[in-house]
Amino acid sequence: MTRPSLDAHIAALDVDDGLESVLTVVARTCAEISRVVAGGALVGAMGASGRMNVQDEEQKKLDVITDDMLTQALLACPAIAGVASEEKDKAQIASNPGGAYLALFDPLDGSSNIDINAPVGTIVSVLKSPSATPVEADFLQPGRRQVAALYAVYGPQTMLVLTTGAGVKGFTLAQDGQWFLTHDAIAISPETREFAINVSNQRHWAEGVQRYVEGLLKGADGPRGKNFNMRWVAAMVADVHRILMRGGVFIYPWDSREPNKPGKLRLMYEGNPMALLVEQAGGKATTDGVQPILDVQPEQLHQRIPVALGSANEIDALAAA
Ligand code: AFP
Repeated sequence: MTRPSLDAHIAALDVDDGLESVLTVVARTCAEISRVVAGGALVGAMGASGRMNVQDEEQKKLDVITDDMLTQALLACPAIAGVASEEKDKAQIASNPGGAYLALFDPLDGSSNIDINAPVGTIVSVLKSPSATPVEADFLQPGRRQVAALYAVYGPQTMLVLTTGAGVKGFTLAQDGQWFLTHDAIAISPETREFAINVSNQRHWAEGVQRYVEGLLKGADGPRGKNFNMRWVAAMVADVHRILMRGGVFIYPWDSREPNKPGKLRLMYEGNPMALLVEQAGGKATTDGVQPILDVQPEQLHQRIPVALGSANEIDALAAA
């Protein structure tokens, strides 16, 4: 069977040449990142960089390497007007004016998994630029305006999962560096028996989330009348990928440890692109079971947000808890 390539899929999309070139550049760079991630200690990619990022987190060498790879590749693409990275304080504007698109990315999500050889990923959100010479405020568009969202997950296989607003498709990286369609029309089943939440934070959650998770943990003996299983990869990319493949819910809620920070995950680099992929696959992506992430008006580039996404019936159950 001949599988369509990602290049062929991109060429057939109903989008302009500029967006096609942005997607092509991102896909090529993710394939290169996959090689560096797989090389690990053999290519000097392991360990800490000795630097802190804008979130005050210690950067791994791979955070810095992958951020540079994506930033350079995208800023060299004529269709790009500017980029913003989870790893950098400020957005960067392309030196050649005229690009029509903005790209926002988490170059290496789940970087605490690097040293234990567990899955990590890259997440990218693409917006139209309101101006050929954008300023930072131009990046602050609600996720509903994304023209594309994708992630690459570097696991046993490297996969790229993409939406341009008309469903979700998954591509697997072949040995020759090309991506081929392996998962057509990805859909999240509305029913699930699997949830993902970091239960070590339970005592810090708000009451509704406490009640909801308590119901799940009681299983067949509790109000839900069925048993649930739990998974937590500690890389949002891998947890969301599992949900796109076989259903489930992923929750990183607000908690009281840092009450002025509304959650751990970042709206622009994690929440919005994952929310578009999940909605396009028929799931729900909310802050709290009710409010769609995609309708949140961003106020800051590095804004944090609570996240509850996945199988629709379970997100409804969270809302009702
Ligand atoms: P790192 O990239 O710093 O490892 O953070 C990953 C992440 O933002 C997200 O991908 C995970 O779902 C979440 O953090 C895990 O957080 P906990 O370590 O608090 O479980």
